[in-house]
Amino acid sequence: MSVLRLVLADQLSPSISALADADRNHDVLLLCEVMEEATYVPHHPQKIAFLFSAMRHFAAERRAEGWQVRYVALDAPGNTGSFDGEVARAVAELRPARVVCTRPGEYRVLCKMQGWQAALGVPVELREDDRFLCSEADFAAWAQGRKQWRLEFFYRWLRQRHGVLLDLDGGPAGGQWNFDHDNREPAPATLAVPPRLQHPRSATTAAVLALVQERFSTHFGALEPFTWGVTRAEALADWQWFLTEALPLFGTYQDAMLHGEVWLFHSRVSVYLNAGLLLPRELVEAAEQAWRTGAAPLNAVEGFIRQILGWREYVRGLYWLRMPAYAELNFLEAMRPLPASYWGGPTGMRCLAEAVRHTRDHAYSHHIQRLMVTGNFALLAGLDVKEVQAWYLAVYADAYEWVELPNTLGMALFGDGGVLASKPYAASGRYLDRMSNYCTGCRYDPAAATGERACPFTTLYWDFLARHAERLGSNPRLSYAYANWRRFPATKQQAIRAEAVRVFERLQEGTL
Ligand code: FAD
Ligand code: DLZ
Ligand code: SF4
Repeated sequence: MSVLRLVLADQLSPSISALADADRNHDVLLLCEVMEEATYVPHHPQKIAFLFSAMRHFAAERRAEGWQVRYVALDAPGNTGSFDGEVARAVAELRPARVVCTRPGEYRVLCKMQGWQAALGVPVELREDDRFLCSEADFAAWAQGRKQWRLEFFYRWLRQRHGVLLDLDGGPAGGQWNFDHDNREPAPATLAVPPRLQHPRSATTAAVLALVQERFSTHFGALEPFTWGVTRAEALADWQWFLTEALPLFGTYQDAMLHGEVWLFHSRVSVYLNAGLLLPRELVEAAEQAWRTGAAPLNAVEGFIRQILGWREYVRGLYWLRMPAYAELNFLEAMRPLPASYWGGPTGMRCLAEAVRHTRDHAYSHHIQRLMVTGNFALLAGLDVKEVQAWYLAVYADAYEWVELPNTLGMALFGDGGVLASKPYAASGRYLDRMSNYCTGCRYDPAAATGERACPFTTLYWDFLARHAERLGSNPRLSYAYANWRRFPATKQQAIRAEAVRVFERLQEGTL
């Protein structure tokens, strides 16, 4: 009897554990496009198109290798519209001896899978997702007994475990674990940013784009320009482009923002990594090799590796260790409704408009825009954590809950009260002015906290500190900020707090 092997849209790796030990002549691979997954949040049309096209190409490649593939397209007759329904239908029709799956990237989907054995009456095996460099169990062991979980220590531990960027004596290459201080340059407006690689559009992608246009046109986001690669070969081509064209300057401009520049020197590999077209191990090895051969400097390579070997693994470990309770946290009791400006509504805040525009047009914005523009504003304004989480999950092509939730709730919103980060990433307009050229030409003045041209980020930054003094005032990493606030005369403090009330009124009216 055959084995039914399920491959989800974010499991498009031929080496995935669900396919290990498979018998190509008898076993059946199941891939399904289902309405429930495309709509449980209103995913960006480019995200849906990317996943459907990548799934269809993956299925075609496996068929060409001799696999038997059951591919259920979105509008295929009989498509039940859900994972539950499609696995049940396949089991009823194929009568497999068992079902084999790799554990999914979302707790919500794991709960479904855990119910299948009882519901379907066949053994269902859930295997570890071993594409990651740190297993759930190893993360739990690392975290156990530590009072605080900090990225820096986790990252050093993982580098030593995997022998990444180490000297012959086992110390960090270049004598430092971290080159962050070299990676905070603003980008000059005249900076030449190389144009990205273009991918030829296959007939499969064209068909998927038409389908998505027809079925998901009400979702926020533009379908064109669709610039994503949809096969492993195309993802590798993008990666090779990054290694030669962008990695050397990745570190230097990692935190920079420039009006009109969507990608700067970022890799945009998260979309490919998270879907399984690229594997983290191979990227870390290739990036290290780039440094060892002199193709890229150490600050860039260390900075890049820290994102993949450090942050990516860290947020995943934290997610699985803390779910499902983690999703319910709201340390700062943030409950203000998400404003229309996050969905493209008008705003005079030039930085926010730019981040949302990139998001709408590309299903992408880079890390500093996500953290310090849309995330920072949501933090300072106390936007509802669930609404903000759902927004991030919907609008980015790389978003799956295991990576989106800790980044949104923990990193951007401090909603977990300090599990992920030691202090909120709160910043005023002055930070944005230093790291971008957005403020030139903005209706607001980043230096002003009160008055006609008060920058909402600056007003709300001080108001945020004042509002949460009880919860955050004793955080040693905020002592400098609170000392500054306390130095303000009472009249200035009152004026800022009154300005904040006006900012919130205008936010609600849609005139901010
Ligand atoms: P680069 O800047 O080129 O970085 C290289 C790689 O490092 C990325 O591809 C990614 O795989 C990894 N990486 C970098 N930072 C992080 C991080 N904080 N957590 C995990 N991996 C990281 N990343 C996602 O993959 N999916 C998400 O849904 C997601 N949501 C986010 C939400 C918020 C509020 C914030 C602040 C960050 C979020 N991130 C998310 C992390 C980060 O912003 C993206 O990984 C990055 O912008 C992707 O673009 P890139 O591939 O060009 O990254
Ligand atoms: C995000 C997404 C979308 C839009 N569509 C599908 C789909 O049709 N089929 C599928 O297998 N997965 C899809 N996904 C990803 C899932 O919602 C979910 O994030 C992952 O399966 C978790 O591992
Ligand atoms: Fe953003 Fe304020 Fe600068 Fe305008 S002045 S771009 S709102 S930080």
